[in-house]
Amino acid sequence: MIYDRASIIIPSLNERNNLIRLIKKLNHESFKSIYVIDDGSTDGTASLKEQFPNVHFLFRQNKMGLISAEIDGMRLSNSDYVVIMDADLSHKPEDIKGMIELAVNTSSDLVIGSRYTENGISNDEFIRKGISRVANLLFHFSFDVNISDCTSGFRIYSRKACDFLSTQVDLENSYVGQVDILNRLNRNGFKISEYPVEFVKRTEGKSKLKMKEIVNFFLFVIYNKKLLNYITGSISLIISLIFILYIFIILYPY
Ligand SMILES: Nc1nc2c(ncn2[C@@H]2O[C@H](COP(=O)(O)OP(=O)(O)O)[C@@H](O)[C@H]2O)c(=O)[nH]1
Ligand SMILES: [Mg+2]
Repeated sequence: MIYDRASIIIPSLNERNNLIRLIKKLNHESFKSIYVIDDGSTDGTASLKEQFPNVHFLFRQNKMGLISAEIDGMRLSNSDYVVIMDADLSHKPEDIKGMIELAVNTSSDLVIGSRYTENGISNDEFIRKGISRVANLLFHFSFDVNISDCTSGFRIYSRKACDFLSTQVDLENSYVGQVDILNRLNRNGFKISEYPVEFVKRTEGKSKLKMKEIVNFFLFVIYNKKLLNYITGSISLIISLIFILYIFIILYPY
């Protein structure tokens, strides 16, 4: 059974009710290895440990960050593949089978559950869709990674990729870490593929994506050399054109 080769890692922060529904669905799909990495939730998430004895819970005291939760999950599990998914039911368990099959059949080290590849769907709020689209556009200006959905948190990593990421000490730790990881894997020759998924808008609880994270994302891509070069190149071009025009006007005033 292909599911036996994968562990599910769910980072969680105040997602108790969502987790109950998600774990029931995952149990129904017969996943055996499920890890919840929780960062000091105050909504009673800890009591789920008794309700779901088959699930491994790691309770960290404070908010230590999304990416660090994912990496802790990778370290705790020892399966061939690791599935990372949100707790809020935005990522459909039914898509996991196809994603694992793609990883196995194409020997991919990362399969991204993609909203923007052909047949992918995003049912997110209008404003969040816009932010996500702009973020992807900027990412493509800045990095040479041919992936349509670089910010998706629905991913499958091979054990090789997990081992590599576990040794990366200076990874970005919040949402921007998703693109940092993508870029590092790409630079180091890991194979990356995309699988079309349907992203479902969360119906319960709140998104933890804050304005600060969005600003961090833009700073991360803007500080990347390629985009910076592009911006400074464009500014120099505009200044040169103005200068040429100015000289032209001086030489030929009429
Ligand atoms: N452990 C942990 N989980 C987090 C943290 N920040 C967000 N999450 C979880 O990561 C997943 C994605 O966060 P979410 O708020 O849904 O992000 P969005 O889908 O971009 O709005 C959810 O399951 C969150 O509960 C964090 O700092 N630590
Ligand atoms: Mg979400």
